[in-house]
Amino acid sequence: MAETLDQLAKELFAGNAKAVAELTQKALDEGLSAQDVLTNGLIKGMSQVGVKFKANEIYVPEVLIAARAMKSGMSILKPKLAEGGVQPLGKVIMGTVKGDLHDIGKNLVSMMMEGAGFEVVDLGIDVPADKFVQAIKDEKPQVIGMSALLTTTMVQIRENLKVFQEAGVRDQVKVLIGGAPVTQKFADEIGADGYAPDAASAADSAKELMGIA
Ligand code: B1M
Repeated sequence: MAETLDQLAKELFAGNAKAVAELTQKALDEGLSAQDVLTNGLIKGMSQVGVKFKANEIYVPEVLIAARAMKSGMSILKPKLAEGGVQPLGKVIMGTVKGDLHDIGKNLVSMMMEGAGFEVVDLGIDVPADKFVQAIKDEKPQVIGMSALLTTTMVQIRENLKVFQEAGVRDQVKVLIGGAPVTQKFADEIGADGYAPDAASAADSAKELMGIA
């Protein structure tokens, strides 16, 4: 049984979506719990992807292919997780800020978050501040992730924090930010709770912000 999970993690790392779906089903047929298959198969494989990506040993295309494989396993696992009442690590709202149409990095971050066991609500691109506010009220996430790729839209993150404060929701969430022009210095300046330079670190930071690292 442990062999099936090891193989599952390996095939996920290799991005073999078909094998991941088959092995996920096999592990369940062998009597393993959905939580076990998730933690010791899919998430284990995706963490390896994160480690290698951070170390620049693999690149964006490999991560996207692994994420697709993760999705194929998750499609089989999700109904079982719901039946078993398995709770995600927490909820993260993700979005690219107003005026910014870049979403490749933001999508990678979402995928790594899902790979780490978070439920992700993706608001998409060009997201106005009030849409983030509404999502905080409706979805009650623990973390809100904002991405900006332009120096001109990066400042929108600062504006969003002001709007969150005015709307009385700033203290309800931890704010994690990132994107090519964004830095730790900028995050400190505007009072964001966290900054991550890449998708794998973003998932780690979300855990840290929730005190579960
Ligand atoms: Co745009 N673009 N673009 N573009 N584009 C850049 C960003 C640019 C650096 C290119 C350049 O001039 N060298 C430049 C910005 C300059 C600046 O402001 N400093 C630029 C420009 C100027 C523009 C336009 C203004 C061009 C024009 O129309 N004149 C325009 C703006 C449109 C708009 O947004 N309003 C524009 C448009 C576009 C396309 C639509 C054509 C396309 C986007 C397609 C899409 O996303 N669906 C595009 C692309 C593809 C790029 C480049 C080439 C690649 C961006 C990318 O996807 N990188 C980019 C140049 C470059 O970066 N080499 C460029 C790969 C991705 C995996 O990395 O997004 O950095 P990245 O995400 C990383 C980290 O940043 C981090 O993790 C990710 C994965 O490790 N991260 C987070 C990201 N979000 C995070 C959130 C977190 C934590 C980490 O927490 C929540």
